[in-house]
Amino acid sequence: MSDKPSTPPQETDRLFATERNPEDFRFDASVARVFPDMIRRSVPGYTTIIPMIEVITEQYAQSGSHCYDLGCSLGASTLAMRHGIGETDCSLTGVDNSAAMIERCQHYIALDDSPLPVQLRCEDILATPLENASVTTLNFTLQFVPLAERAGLLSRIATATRPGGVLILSEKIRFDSPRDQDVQTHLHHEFKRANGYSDLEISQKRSAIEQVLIPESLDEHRQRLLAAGFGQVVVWYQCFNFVSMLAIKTAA
Ligand code: GEK
Repeated sequence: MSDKPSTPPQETDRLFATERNPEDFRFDASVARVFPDMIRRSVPGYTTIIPMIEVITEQYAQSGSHCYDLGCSLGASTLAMRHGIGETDCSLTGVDNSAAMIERCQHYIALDDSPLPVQLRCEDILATPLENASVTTLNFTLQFVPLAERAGLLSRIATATRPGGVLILSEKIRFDSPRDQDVQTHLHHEFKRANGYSDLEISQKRSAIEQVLIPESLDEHRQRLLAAGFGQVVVWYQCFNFVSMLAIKTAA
């Protein structure tokens, strides 16, 4: 028998394919099992954003600093950061409060060929100590953090970030104009339909997730990032109602 770790079995996401009792969405073992398929078919742009996280990390990782992936799930964004850091003398930490995610993430990290060590922590990102950071990623995680906690978390990240360092923040967003909101929601649902989700799956997932995923507008994000201490906010990607921003800590 080989000592090489094997890929955890990956399944197609059929969690909402049959009629089920409404309950809030949770990142449990059943979600972790189908997660790569679920996020690829549900989040427009995800498969572009992941490799771009590597490109961005390559530009902003600073020697002797820490990099953090907050809400790392199975480590797709963590691995992109790991490859972006390359040979630089940086440390990399992935954090998720779902034990099922962290357990599987460990397998993916072990399978990857980069020599850079990755520390994985199973905890609430609100409790993660942050210091001397150059690149921090919140790739579709802040939207699950209670609204009242978001400003405090972003201030802690900004304070921990060195001048010239960045936060990569990807989020589902909402639009102030109801007409724009309708168009973007419709296009997002069509994206899901094109990826094989049925009307029942789309509507059941929507009901389950809307209590736990609270989107905010681009302007709310921008103003809060600036108030937190970032000097510049750049939207580097948008597809329908999914956006990724780069918040840059400029020199004081
Ligand atoms: C990727 N970044 O593949 N503390 C820790 N983890 C949390 C918290 C919290 N307070 N809230 C949510 N999570 C990944 C995708 S998924 C996005 C991120 C999605 C975790 C949660 O357990 C889940 O694994 C992750 O954040 C969000 O690039 O499913 O749309």
